[in-house]
Amino acid sequence: MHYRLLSDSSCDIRTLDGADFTLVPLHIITSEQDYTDDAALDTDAMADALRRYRGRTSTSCPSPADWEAAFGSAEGVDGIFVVTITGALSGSYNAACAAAARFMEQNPGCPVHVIDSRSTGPEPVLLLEKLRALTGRDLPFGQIVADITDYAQHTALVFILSSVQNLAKNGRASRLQAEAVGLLGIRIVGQASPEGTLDVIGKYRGEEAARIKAILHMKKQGWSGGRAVIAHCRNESGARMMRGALCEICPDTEVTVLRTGGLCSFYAEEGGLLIGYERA
Ligand code: X90
Repeated sequence: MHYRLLSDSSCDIRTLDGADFTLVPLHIITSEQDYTDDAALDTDAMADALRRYRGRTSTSCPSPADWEAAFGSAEGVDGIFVVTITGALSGSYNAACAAAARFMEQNPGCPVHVIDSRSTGPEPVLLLEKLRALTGRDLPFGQIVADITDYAQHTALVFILSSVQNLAKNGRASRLQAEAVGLLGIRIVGQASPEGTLDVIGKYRGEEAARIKAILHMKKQGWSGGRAVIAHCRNESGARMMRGALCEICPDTEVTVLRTGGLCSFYAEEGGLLIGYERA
């Protein structure tokens, strides 16, 4: 069996070793620049340029044509799995579904399953890692669909942000949610809601208070170790402290730290931490 995996660039990985994996970029757009969020993007240079830039910024998701081009040829492929950013905040999922419908009409022997992660960043990474494991075991397509659907019920995303300016400016968080954050030292702790929207848990003074709240929230959600992925936007020390705390509470935990890609860097902003985790 040969399966192909795809994700849009909301997932914070750029390669997936040992899998036939294609990343489909979103774009971060200003009136001067169009940043393609692929492996070649210099996220530091982008963040620096955006800090100096005073105009409007926005993002755009892949079109159905972008997705279809990335599906590639069905030759020798037994099925395709696609993971997208939450469909509640982006058109990526709908575009991938439209592309999948067209592709399957033309390639009836190659089924495509599109997964709305209802999340972003490190939670899609967990789904992709699980898909890599499942597709590597030569299981039939339908079995993999059933298993990944079940697994997605047991993953979640919690995040800590110092600013939700870019989210609010682009209509992905309310003005109300944006208020107070951005004040010096205030952190917002939130989760991806079951519907895939931004759900604020609370606002806290300082990163340590926010970290403790985030971990308490994870425990309440059924976290008790397992696999977790932390993505940080220029906050390596915050990510390491989070990893240290998780490993201390649950020694049976395997945590990877990585940097946010372009899309999540833009929205999570400087200092942001996103934690994807498994739960009961
Ligand atoms: O289609 C597009 O242009 C992309 C829009 C993406 C909007 C949301 C990005 C969120 C990035 C920020 C914190 C986590 C929020 C999680 C909510 C599910 C990361």
